[in-house]
Amino acid sequence: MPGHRARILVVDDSRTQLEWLVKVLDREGYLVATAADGKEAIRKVRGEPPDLVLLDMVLPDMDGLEVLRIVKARPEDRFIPVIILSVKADLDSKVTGLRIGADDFLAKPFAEAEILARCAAMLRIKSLQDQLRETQRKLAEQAITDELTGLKNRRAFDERLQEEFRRAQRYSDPVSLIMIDLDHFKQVNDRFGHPFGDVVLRGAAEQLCASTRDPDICARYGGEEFAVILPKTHLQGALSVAERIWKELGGRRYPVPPGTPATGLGADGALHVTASMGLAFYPSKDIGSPELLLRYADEALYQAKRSGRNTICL
Ligand code: GH3
Ligand code: MG
Ligand code: MG
Ligand code: MG
Repeated sequence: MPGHRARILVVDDSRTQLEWLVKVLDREGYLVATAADGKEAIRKVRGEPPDLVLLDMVLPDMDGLEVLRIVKARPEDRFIPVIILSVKADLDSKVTGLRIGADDFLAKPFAEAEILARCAAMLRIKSLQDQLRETQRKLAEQAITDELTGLKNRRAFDERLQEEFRRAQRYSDPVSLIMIDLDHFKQVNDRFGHPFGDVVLRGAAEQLCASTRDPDICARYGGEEFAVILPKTHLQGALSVAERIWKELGGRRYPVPPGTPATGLGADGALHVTASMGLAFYPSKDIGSPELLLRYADEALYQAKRSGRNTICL
């Protein structure tokens, strides 16, 4: 990261050693934090994770190796590199430290040039690892996100439906599912163009999020079709959510390009798009799997279309 100043936590109970390291590292441009014992070190690592820890082995309250073990045992901290600084630099001490999870070992006393070079080398690796993890996180996020709307995609929906259904079965909780299909959406594209259709889809997705609560799971199921999973929600609750979505989706204004003929637009001069919705809930009927829950919600949606659209069916 350009402009990013690496944070180094120096753990040492010797004041002179600590002060010398702070001076040397500070002069090099690092942000330096210090800890004089093991407990303080662990607290500081957890409070504001450093990019690197320089760890003395002999500390007043606990063994440096114990500090190392505790830091490396925590999943969120285990990628923080640790360089052991120790007067005890026999083969066994070095091997044990590295095996427990230290990333490097430097015998005391050491030269300023060497500690600086080793810090720089370690921070180089750390920075690359951070970039890799960030890339991985983004890819994982992309794999479950619908690109156009930012909602969960079909794959994520299928997974969450399985999870929520199993959870409902296990804890004897209810779970409801609403399938939503925008009415006559093809006409929107035909009349205003595909890019405008995309704008409407994004708006509808935004509305869906605004009309539901946080535990509810909104997804784009396909084209102009959306799905909402309502965990721990039975029929009455699901119906009131469905009605709110139906009302607010239909009430949303989509301003059309200037000069568009007013036919088919709302009294407010904007386009409104209605939705047909199907609702199914567990436990009910013979629903014993997420697939059946989905099938019933789909059939209810089909029913809503057949009965003239812009309505909710069970
Ligand atoms: P109905 O009321 O029966 O649902 O009619 P409809 O026109 O909405 O249904 P149909 O299935 O015939 O058409 C769906 C339309 O949605 C056609 C397709 O081009 C459009 N669509 C699907 N995905 C996208 C998209 O990502 N962007 C845009 N702009 N349009 C899309
Ligand atoms: Mg010491
Ligand atoms: Mg459709
Ligand atoms: Mg449609």
